Amino acid sequence: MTRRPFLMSGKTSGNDGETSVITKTRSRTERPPLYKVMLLNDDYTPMEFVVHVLERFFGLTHAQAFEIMLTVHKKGLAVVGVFSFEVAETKVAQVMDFARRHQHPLQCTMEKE
Ligand code: TYC
Repeated sequence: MTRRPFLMSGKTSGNDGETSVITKTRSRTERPPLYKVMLLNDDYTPMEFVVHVLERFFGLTHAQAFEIMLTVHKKGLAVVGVFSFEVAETKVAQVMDFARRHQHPLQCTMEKE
């Protein structure tokens, strides 16, 4: 049995109930925010330790790690990588924990890009 839409006028809408309307909603896919992970300079953490941290947790080559370490040493801080929130959070935690276990005051922070 064919169902017809109920209208106050008692008439159908003119399509005999045979057609239907399909609507599509266009959704904007937003890119997730990115976070800069930064290393801060201090007077006590050995340079070699910082280079090791950069190689170990950020996958940098020795040369790249040495260059970034020197930038931090001279400028006070440097961005060492840009990641999603969860990855950035993990990197910061890994660096802070590793530094603390070795009793170095090295600081690592993150900031929304
Ligand atoms: N300034 C430190 C030193 O002279 C080296 C250092 C570099 C420390 C980078 C921290 O994030 C840092 N031993």
